[in-house]
Amino acid sequence: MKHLLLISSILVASQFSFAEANPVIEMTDARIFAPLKGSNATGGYVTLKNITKSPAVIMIRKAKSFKAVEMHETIEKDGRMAMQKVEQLTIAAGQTLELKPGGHHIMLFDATSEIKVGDVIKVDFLINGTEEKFDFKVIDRAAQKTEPSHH
Ligand SMILES: [Cu+2]
Repeated sequence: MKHLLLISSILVASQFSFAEANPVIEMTDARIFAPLKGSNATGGYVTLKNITKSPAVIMIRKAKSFKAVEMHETIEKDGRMAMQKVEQLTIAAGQTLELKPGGHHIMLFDATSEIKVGDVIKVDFLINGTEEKFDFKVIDRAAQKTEPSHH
């Protein structure tokens, strides 16, 4: 039994280091808007770059301190902007997808504790079937407006 335990822990450790040594997706500028008072949902944004030579499939599983999390896309429907849930995103080899307000984004629902500017929220993804956690920084919604890319 001791041997079995040892073997399984080595397996877990080597899988982990494999994922670390061979990242599929590079995430930059990962951020979540601090939820507005009285609102049960907020948005998360990040730039995703597939740094491999094959397509990457990204799904979202959960986020710390929130009850639920989904990936959404923004679509125009009858002249109005609407959001719909997407189960997964596929990014072609070497391509970059920016999750941003008005485009693809992450929705986080029902915070289980107070979420403050400066907090770091761990968000749990499945990337090509492998679980990976990334840190998202909580920012003030107003700070986003000063970004030159959102004129
Ligand atoms: Cu949404």
